[in-house]
Amino acid sequence: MRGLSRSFAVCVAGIMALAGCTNSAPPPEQPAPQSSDALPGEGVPSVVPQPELLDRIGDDVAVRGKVEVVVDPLVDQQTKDLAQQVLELAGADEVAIREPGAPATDASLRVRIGERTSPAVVKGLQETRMNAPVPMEEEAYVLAARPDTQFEVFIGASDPAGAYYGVQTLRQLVSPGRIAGVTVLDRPAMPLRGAIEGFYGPPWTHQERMDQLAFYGDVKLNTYIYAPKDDPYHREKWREPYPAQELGEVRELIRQAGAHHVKFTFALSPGNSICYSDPRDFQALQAKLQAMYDEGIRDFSLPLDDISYTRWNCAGDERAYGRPSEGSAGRAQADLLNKVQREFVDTHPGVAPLQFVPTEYSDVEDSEYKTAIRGALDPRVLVMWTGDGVIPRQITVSDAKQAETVWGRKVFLWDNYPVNDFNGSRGRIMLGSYDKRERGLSDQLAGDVVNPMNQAAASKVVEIGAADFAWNDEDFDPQRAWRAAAEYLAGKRLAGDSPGVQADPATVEALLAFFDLEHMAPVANGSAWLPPAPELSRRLDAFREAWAGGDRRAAVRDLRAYAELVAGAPERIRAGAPRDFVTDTDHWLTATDQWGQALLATADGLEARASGDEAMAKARFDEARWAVDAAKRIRSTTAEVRPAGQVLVADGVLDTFLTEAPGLR
Ligand code: LTM
Repeated sequence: MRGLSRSFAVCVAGIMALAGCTNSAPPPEQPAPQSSDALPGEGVPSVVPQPELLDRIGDDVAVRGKVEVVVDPLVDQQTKDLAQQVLELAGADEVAIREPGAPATDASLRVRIGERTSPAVVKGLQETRMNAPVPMEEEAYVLAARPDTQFEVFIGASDPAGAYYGVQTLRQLVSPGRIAGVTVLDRPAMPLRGAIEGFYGPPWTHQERMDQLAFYGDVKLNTYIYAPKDDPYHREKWREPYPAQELGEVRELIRQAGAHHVKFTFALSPGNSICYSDPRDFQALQAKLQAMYDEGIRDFSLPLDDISYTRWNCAGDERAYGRPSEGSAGRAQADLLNKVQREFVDTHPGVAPLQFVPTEYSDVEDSEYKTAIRGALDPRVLVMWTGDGVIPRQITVSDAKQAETVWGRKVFLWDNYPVNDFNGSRGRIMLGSYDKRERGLSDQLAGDVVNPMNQAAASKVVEIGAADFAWNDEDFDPQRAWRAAAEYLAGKRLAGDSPGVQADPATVEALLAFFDLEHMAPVANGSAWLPPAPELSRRLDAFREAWAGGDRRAAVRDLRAYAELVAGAPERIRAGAPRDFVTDTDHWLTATDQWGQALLATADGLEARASGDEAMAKARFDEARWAVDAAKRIRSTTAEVRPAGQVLVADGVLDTFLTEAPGLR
């Protein structure tokens, strides 16, 4: 459990002891009235992101017939709609939503969602022995569900986002006909959590962005940064206004972001052509930001990554800042950023502090450039940083501390994972776990956004890991988050084509086997920071050992069981995972089909060899080789992966084994 604020800690201690936690004396223990609705409680359901505190307090609550939801004005329309959708998915025939003053209706289950400090919520939580009337931090919430109170389910929050997140947690506590009898006390570890569409290559489509924004709400991500390198109006044509159609789409995206409590952050990247000292360029920049402000955007970023900072774009800059150098570039950039912060952000109500990607974004060494920026930049401006490396092997607390020192503020992580737009990622789709990010980073970072793949739906695997980490890094477990991603895609989700409350177990196992085959993540030169196919590797090592040990039939039996899972995974995934995920991964699924057939044929060949049938063994090994040849012919296209190449599946593990197996005696 991470360090708790004082008031929060008082309350948590109370819950842990199942006693009161107000400033006053704890209420006397009361015998809980027995309800005929009580359902047996088993364990605690998994909730992603992992709440700070999640405890079972009693039996499950039954969901059937009519459900009444009483809401304070704090609860916005999208949260009411979400509550209705969740309760209907859980089995309610009818969901009636009313305000506290309105007459009560006849319902078999009552849900109360409101201000954490409102008397009804405090009283309700008293009955569940979670009664601290403490105000909560932004986005935090408490939730209690038990079958024997006047209202069976309570959600308390201090802001609309907290109420929304409480209902997102409720979604994961329901199963058909019931809600788990638990208490939850929860808040985010990092204030900014999400994704930056910041990759090279084909930008996401409008539909993909709409889906991503809904998905972010599901996993409590609150930030989307619009920065696609290949949108000309973001970078090369930064001075030109967006055409009407694009602006219309932005409008729709802003609405969608708002409906899911996501900050739509507009980024403009003028660094390739801006003249820092020319007032006309500042006006052009301001006009572009103003157009987005007028549409409703309140979060802005100026990325100045991947530009040359040792030449000026105009003679005026040399007169204003001196000969081109890293230090003079730092001074010019700081002037621009300060002017945007003070003349645009500060004069426009509701706008959050400016965000900025420096030209030196991927190291922790001090430099003339960083010294110039550190000395001059308005302390409110957020500085992004990719770790110690563009694609770092790990992200550590000590590197983030060093970044704080050289930038003079806590940095905002631009995490280049699962992005696959660089040469070292040729032929890869990144479906690995969100690993090698050190616990404790929440104390050191202003936020964490991942740079995803051009394949939006497939990026959700890593995005879910990042969501879990950014919400609660202290309790983060990469493997648990990885499974949660499989469960989400296998049906435990609201956003997407088939909302549901439960994951299909066979699809979960198929997805995990497939993720394992696409686990490898490379740094820029192509070498691995996440190893290829760790589970398959473990199983093949176990096979080698058992075969060498002499128990060949048992060795082949275990190998075949996993080979069947791998070979069957593409079909299972095509039937059970969302359509967009299947489209994104289509080539990799097709290749997995072939590699899976090769592994099965090899298992047959080894079995034939174990029983002394060499002719059969040879035939099967030949079959495996043909399947491998077919798999190697499958290539991605540039529309999917930049750069395109042979689609890679467990390379270095599966290919090695299939080459070695015919020689095993
Ligand atoms: O990482 C940053 C700040 N900039 C670019 C990204 O646009 C790109 O997607 C990644 C990965 O290739 N590398 C960058 O340098």
